[in-house]
Amino acid sequence: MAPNYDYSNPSPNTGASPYGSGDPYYNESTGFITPPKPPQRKNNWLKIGVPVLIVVVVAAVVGGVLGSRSHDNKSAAASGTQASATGAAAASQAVSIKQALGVLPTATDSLYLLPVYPSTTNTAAFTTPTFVANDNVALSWPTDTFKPANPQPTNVRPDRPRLIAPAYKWQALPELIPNDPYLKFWNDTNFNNATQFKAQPPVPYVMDGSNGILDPARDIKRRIKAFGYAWRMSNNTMWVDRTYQELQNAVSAGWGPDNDTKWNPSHFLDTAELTAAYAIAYDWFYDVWQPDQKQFIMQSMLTYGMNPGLTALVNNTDWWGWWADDITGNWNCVCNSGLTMGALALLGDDTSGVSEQLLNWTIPNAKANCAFGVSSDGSWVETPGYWYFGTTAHAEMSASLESATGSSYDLLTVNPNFDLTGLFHMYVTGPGSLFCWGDQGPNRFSTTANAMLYYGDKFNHPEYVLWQRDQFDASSDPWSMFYYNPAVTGAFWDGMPLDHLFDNSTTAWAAMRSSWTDEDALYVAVKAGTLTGHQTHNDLDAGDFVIDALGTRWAGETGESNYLAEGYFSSDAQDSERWLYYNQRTEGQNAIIVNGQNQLVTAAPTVEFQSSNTTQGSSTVFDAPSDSTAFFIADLTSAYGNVTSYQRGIRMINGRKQVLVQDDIDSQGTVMWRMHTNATVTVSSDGTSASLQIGQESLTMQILSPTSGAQFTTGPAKRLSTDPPLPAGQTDLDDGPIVVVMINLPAGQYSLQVLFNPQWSGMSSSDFVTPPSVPLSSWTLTSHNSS
Ligand SMILES: *[C@@H]1O[C@H](CO)[C@@H](O)[C@H](O)[C@H]1NC(C)=O
Ligand SMILES: *[C@@H]1O[C@H](CO)[C@@H](O)[C@H](O)[C@H]1NC(C)=O
Ligand SMILES: *[C@@H]1O[C@H](CO)[C@@H](O)[C@H](O)[C@H]1NC(C)=O
Ligand SMILES: *[C@@H]1O[C@H](CO)[C@@H](O)[C@H](O)[C@H]1NC(C)=O
Ligand SMILES: *[C@@H]1O[C@H](CO)[C@@H](O)[C@H](O)[C@H]1NC(C)=O
Ligand SMILES: *[C@@H]1O[C@H](CO)[C@@H](O)[C@H](O)[C@H]1NC(C)=O
Ligand SMILES: *[C@@H]1O[C@H](CO)[C@@H](O)[C@H](O)[C@H]1NC(C)=O
Ligand SMILES: *[C@@H]1O[C@H](CO)[C@@H](O)[C@H](O)[C@H]1NC(C)=O
Ligand SMILES: *[C@@H]1O[C@H](CO)[C@@H](O)[C@H](O)[C@H]1NC(C)=O
Ligand SMILES: CC(=O)N[C@H]1CO[C@H](CO)[C@@H](O)[C@@H]1O
Repeated sequence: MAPNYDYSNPSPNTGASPYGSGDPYYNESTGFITPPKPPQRKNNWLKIGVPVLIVVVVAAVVGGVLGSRSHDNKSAAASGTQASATGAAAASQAVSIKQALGVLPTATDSLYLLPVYPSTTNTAAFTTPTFVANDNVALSWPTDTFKPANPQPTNVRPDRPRLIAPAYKWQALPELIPNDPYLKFWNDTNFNNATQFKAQPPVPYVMDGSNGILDPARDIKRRIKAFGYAWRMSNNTMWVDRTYQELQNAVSAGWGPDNDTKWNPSHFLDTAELTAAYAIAYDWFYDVWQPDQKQFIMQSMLTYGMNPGLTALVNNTDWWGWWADDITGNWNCVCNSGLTMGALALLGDDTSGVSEQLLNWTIPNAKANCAFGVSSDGSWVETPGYWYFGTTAHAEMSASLESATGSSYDLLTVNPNFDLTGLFHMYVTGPGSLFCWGDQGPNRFSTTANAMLYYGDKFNHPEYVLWQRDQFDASSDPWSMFYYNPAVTGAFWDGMPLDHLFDNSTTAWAAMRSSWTDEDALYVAVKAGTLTGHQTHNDLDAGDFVIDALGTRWAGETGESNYLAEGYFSSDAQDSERWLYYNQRTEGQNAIIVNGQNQLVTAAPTVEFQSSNTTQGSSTVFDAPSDSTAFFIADLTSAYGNVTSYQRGIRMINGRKQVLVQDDIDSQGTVMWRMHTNATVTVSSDGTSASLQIGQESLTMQILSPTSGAQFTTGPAKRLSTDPPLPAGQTDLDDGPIVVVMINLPAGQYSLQVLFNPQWSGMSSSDFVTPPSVPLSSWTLTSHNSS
């Protein structure tokens, strides 16, 4: 079953942002929540926390070996001898290395503010990811003394807080923070955020369209977390007062209807996020609330959040079942997590029995549904955007149960492949942007990738922790302070394969890259999963691909969705109104369309993938060997009517410096090859090549085959004149300056081959290869080696 309504991006609230200024995702002039526009590349670095160039002498350091590709503005860090110490010595060396390297700077010119890795060789610091076993208090959390032999969801730890951040962790922080530049930076940003939120008036009630208060709910939650953090770390009672003001406001007369639907249980995400916010407030400030304040907070949670939640779970009422057995997505995680946090906070004080009953329902329900939001290959079954919402809530629920009761009841293990979802997030992240297919979901209030820190620790994947701690969003959320295991050491890229196939047929996709640490690296990602089974958040996009190089995205997504558009979530059947909208149609993807038609929702693509299995080593300076390559081939015949056979192949060639996209197709209908780009495109006079320009960088595209009759043309990212009409009164979102590069061919049999040559600095035209023409059925790892 598919949701027939979901949260909407567009907000009716034009004019000043109700959330205060400085929110990067909120456009105050339109009132719409949109990602930032394409940035201008280069020379625009934001240095956060620490200077970029750090050469600190630690005992072991013998000298730096700076990489040849080092940019002027991102060189740096010390180099040293191989770490050989063990135990306490290893621990203190790990602290020294961390202090010496500091927090990496962030590129302000990438959409996700990706970290800028230093171009350097540092064999002491950049070692195999690991957690250093030690009992060094400057490096490790103390052991939790609450260890019930037989954990029960209703048997909670004796002390407060219970949720995620128990007292022993707060007590350890003052010693850990000065010894870890990440904790130090995050502590500062959390205080800074709390200070900014404090200066703003309480979050106003803003109903989005007619159904949602998700933004206000998430805004309140992130504020409560920040205030709670500042309170526990400072003991300054101004945070208590400000928190209480926020709690009072969101249940006051006029903040929503004046009955028990105040927290909008018909769109239960809102209710669940507010329940979680109040749960954190109840729990983290427990010792300081007066009895009447406690009573008031508890009553608010029960009346507006937990009673409606229990009714939904027990009596299956409500308009759409987030608790139902096929809702393996973010809704199930967010709703069960919020109710669980509420129940854990109130256990023992709530005499109604609702808290106990809720735990009996939410835990099995999340194990059956939320935990299977991750497919067997690690992909989030909705989209890479919804991964944030799903994993944020899953980690909150698991971590809350664990801290409060000593177990997370198989929430982490019931899906044996759940741990792979960290790889999913790493591989969808290209140096230019995320491979963000399908719906991206609403504004990421109080949602980060910090579940990476939690999963990395729980599943013993130190590389997830090392990856996430340098990401921009690690700093904007107190969860990082408690999920992070400071005993982590090494470099995530050391030994990390450049390529990965995600092979579940529902979520099949692959990523290939030339480096993990060069922001200019070549990155190609391509997908061919089924077109249904994604909670109606996907597009008709089998074969869709993205290409990053030279620090920018050349082939990309149109991205935005209008969740309020008529019929947008009606279904994922072939005749769904969803498939009338350009950004969801096949023509809105980097894919082929036949006879101008959408792909068939019944598509069952099969995929083949091969890789040289190249891994990056210790150094951030990495040049792939000339025979290093990978390719992905999908049989997409089943995605099309009027097609006898169709395979799409994508590969890296010439030591991962060029890309070949090849479509071997036998079609009874007209064939239109389409690719979306932010570049300014200039097509050559004979139409067989095109020059793409973004900022200072350029890339050329060349049609290698067929050798005659195929030409590039360009056009706007707009619906075709032959498309069926949109529902009455509806319009497509404006995709702005995005250009579509097209190749139009009549019915026939083709091997359509398009070569992509990023114009790398220092690479002359004779360094580019023109690969041989090889049918996809004969592709091998060596079939395109230059002769
Ligand atoms: C955390 O940050 C605040 C604000 O910057 C600072 O006053 C405090 O000393 C920091 N705490 C520790 C333990 O460093
Ligand atoms: C805050 O109070 C707690 C509990 O009394 C104490 O352990 C902690 O040291 C205090 N922190 C500060 C910064 O005063
Ligand atoms: C709650 O109040 C709103 C606004 O007055 C009203 O539309 C809604 O029907 C009421 N709901 C219930 C369950 O009484
Ligand atoms: C479920 O529905 C029954 C019958 O209407 C009602 O008595 C009961 O209170 C409901 N349970 C909950 C938890 O809402
Ligand atoms: C606990 O939940 C199960 C369903 O998961 C239900 O069958 C059972 O009646 C519930 N027990 C209580 C005491 O609520
Ligand atoms: C894909 O992953 C899901 C788990 O989310 C699993 O149920 C399904 O069997 C997997 N499919 C294949 C083909 O492995
Ligand atoms: C255009 O740039 C934006 C911002 O970097 C990016 O999100 C989007 O995917 C790009 N679109 C295309 C078609 O490349
Ligand atoms: C790469 O690894 C895969 C999976 O382990 C293996 O099947 C394949 O043979 C390897 N390829 C090469 C070229 O080593
Ligand atoms: C095949 O092409 C014809 C002509 O455009 C179209 O009407 C028909 O729907 C197509 N069939 C499928 C299954 O796409
Ligand atoms: C709303 C707000 O102030 N958020 C800030 C929290 O901290 C991060 C890291 O400094 C900032 O980037 C956010 O803008």
